[in-house]
Amino acid sequence: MEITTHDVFLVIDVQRDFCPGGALPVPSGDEVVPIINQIAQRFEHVVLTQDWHPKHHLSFASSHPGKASLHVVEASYGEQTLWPDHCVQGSAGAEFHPSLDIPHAELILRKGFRREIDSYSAFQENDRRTKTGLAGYLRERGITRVFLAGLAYDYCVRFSAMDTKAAGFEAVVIENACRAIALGNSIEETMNDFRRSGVQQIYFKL
Ligand code: VGL
Ligand code: ZN
Repeated sequence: MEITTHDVFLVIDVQRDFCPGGALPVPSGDEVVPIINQIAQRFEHVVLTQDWHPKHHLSFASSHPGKASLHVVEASYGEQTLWPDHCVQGSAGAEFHPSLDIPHAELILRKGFRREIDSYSAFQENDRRTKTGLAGYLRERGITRVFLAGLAYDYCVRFSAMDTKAAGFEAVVIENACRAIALGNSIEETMNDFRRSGVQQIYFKL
């Protein structure tokens, strides 16, 4: 696969809290770090996202007395899954994995910073209305194709890939550089979404 100056590598939420030992660990989440480091070297343009919640964020089960993690509540914008407190702004858990090594990354996009709205996608928040500005940034920079990898495959990678396509860019998910939370049928549903909407799925040979 030929990578050009019109491609960007969008690295989703490779943070301590999503790795083993963190607050919301994705099984084997840390395995993506060396793979992503290598892939990033092949790209001129790299953007990192960072889940970045205020204390008492609406997506935290602790903000809903009597409700446990993984329960679904009705937010103003519809269903919202509850999670353990994670990626709190300025906390150690919100830091990138210490072995993530992509010094040439051009932008760190923080998301989920509004207390009342969660944001799985790097492009728009879970209300499906509030934009992050990423589509405009990429378009102004002449980007036409977005390669995605990171954590978690079935949440933030999934929503970011779907919105990449919806925003008019080509979307390519690097399957071997993602790990999933795997709740119910979430992995199968993710793959079905990708197939239906023309999100490409590849294995990146290192
Ligand atoms: C994520 C759940 C809550 C993710 C972020 O990065 O996939 N999942 N916040
Ligand atoms: Zn989050």
